[in-house]
Amino acid sequence: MQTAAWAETFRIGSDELRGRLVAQTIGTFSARILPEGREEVVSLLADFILWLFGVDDGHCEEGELGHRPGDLAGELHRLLRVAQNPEAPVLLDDPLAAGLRDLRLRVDRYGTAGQAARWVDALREYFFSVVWEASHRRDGTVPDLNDYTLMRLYDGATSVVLPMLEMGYGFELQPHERDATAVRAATEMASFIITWDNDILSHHKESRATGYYLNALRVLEEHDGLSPEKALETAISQRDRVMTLYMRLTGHLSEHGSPQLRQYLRSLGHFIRGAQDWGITSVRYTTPEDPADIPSFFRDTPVDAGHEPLGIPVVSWWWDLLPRSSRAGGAAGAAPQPA
Ligand code: 3E9
Ligand code: MG
Ligand code: MG
Ligand code: MG
Ligand code: MG
Repeated sequence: MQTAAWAETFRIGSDELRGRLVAQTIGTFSARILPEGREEVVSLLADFILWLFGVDDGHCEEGELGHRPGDLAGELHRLLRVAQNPEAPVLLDDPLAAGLRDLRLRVDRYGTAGQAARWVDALREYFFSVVWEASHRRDGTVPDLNDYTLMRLYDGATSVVLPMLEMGYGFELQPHERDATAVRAATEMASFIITWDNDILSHHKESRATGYYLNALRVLEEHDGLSPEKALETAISQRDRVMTLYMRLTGHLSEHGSPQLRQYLRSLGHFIRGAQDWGITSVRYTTPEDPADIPSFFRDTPVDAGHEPLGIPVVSWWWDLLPRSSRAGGAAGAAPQPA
């Protein structure tokens, strides 16, 4: 409800898009990501996610700019200027810019200067990836699995949420932990799992819409010649294989990390589970007017618990951080390599 009022105040998106977004229980999603987080940050995150859909749906997937990567890059640069310097007289009549100014003020209120800077940098990497996606949309092409994976680590807007995981509990992860190779790997794995889950659960919404769409199932169908059923099976198996590695790695990191790192890793887990729960319940994906065939519960065991890398070169290094045979919790000598 608060997020609906915020969207109305700033008039985020067209009236039609805003009308859809405010019915999609984005506030519930935010609360699931930060179940014991500071209420003001839960509210900030909800408004920010709605704002992101204003960009991702409004500009990229349903708007004109989504087919014009150069012009999209220009507009996103202007928005970045607003995020970085909200006082700058840029995009003065633009609702997304006005909403972003408000978000930036609240990021300053609940985060440190370092967290605000990370947030702006994360917006930049998200924006960069949607420009790449827009070039495929313009050309009607589908990237291969390796490129798609690299793009998807950023274009699912997962990394822009990360500073708010810290702000929600009022701590700042120290760079030597946050940027340690194994912690960064765990973070990337969470992005992979969240976006693969999204690709699986949003496939109905995306594939029935008119026009171009891009998700992992489509990549597997086009490049590997898989049937829709086999593509779904493969995506689930990839997701579970990364989840298996993620559990082993985060189990190890939690044992050896600071209390702040342990809280951060718990939040990554909440982010993953919150996205799943939201993905099977929000009308954004269930589309009641043309119901999606979406499950109402999850298995508690992986369909594929293999310890071998997925064969996607950009992420194969994830499997080098723990000995192949180590169990969750790891034996002595299983320490991830420091950065
Ligand atoms: C997600 O990909 C696009 C982002 C802008 C969604 C905003 C959500 C978050 C920041 C949290 C991450 C959660 C996810 C990925 C559900 P896509 O495929 O365009 O999303 P869609 O909802 O259209 O399937
Ligand atoms: Mg998108
Ligand atoms: Mg989308
Ligand atoms: Mg999707
Ligand atoms: Mg999409």
